Amino acid sequence: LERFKGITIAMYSSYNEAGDVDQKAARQLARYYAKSGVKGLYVGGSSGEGMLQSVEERKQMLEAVVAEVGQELTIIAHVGAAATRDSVELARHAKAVGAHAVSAVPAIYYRLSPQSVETHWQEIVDSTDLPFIIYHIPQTTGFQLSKSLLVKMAEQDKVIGVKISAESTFELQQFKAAGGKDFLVLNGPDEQYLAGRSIGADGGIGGTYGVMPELFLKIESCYVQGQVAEAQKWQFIVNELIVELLSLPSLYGACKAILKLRGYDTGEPRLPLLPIPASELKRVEDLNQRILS
Ligand code: HMN
Repeated sequence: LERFKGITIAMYSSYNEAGDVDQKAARQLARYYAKSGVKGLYVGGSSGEGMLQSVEERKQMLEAVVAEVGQELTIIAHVGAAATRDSVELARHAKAVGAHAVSAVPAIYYRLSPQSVETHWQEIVDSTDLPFIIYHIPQTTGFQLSKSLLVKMAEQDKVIGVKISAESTFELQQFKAAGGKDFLVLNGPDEQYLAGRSIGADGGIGGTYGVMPELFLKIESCYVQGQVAEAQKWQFIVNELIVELLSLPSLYGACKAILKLRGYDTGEPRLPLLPIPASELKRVEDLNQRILS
């Protein structure tokens, strides 16, 4: 389980000028992250726009990442989708290409009962022998994961943890306690990395890590060494940067624009996620400088 702890970047997808998946650019970005010192990459999640891609495109993104850094980093494939059969197909593909775990949100769009979500997740879990990480993000899926469903899922050896993007650190702590020994809890809101870690998270998976991996690694290493004041100082610095990122027209667009300034052109986010207009590029450049300084 060690390999899933610490800092895992929720990776952005790479597109070419035409807006199609660009495997070469994805490999370059994955290489950049491998050099940064993070533990792993989460592919095709919220930041990775998995929900905006076809099943085929999602496979292409994952294949590129695993081929480039699959031997060095822990690769978690997000396989959540609207239809269970798409998720199962993606999970089998993830296994076939060599990802280390799969993860999924509840099936999206329909208002689903807990039984329905359980069936959805179970089909994914049963489709391969890979470890499974539940992805709890009620603000986008509308599904409130109960402690009882969490416990039921966590009883299986293959279900190794939950990534919690809900903002309640109390819920995080409760899920950690309910999951029992050896059940991982991974922090979602990057603004609360240290808070999540302090209350029981084993690490985190986040999108903004992708533009400042070094800063999150600093928070993590300070925390592990018991230097809480120092960790807090870095978290506060990170949070001012996140405030700036969130004030731009789209968070993912802003992060992609920053990566482009560093020589990693991943294209624009897919609509309906907005690109950053030229009029905002100066702000993006200033922000990039602030992060690098
Ligand atoms: C992912 O699946 O891409 C992310 O790991 C999800 C993650 O929790 C992000 N949440 C959303 O994008 C909704 C955060 O990294 C978030 O971007 C960050 O905390 C800024 O608010």
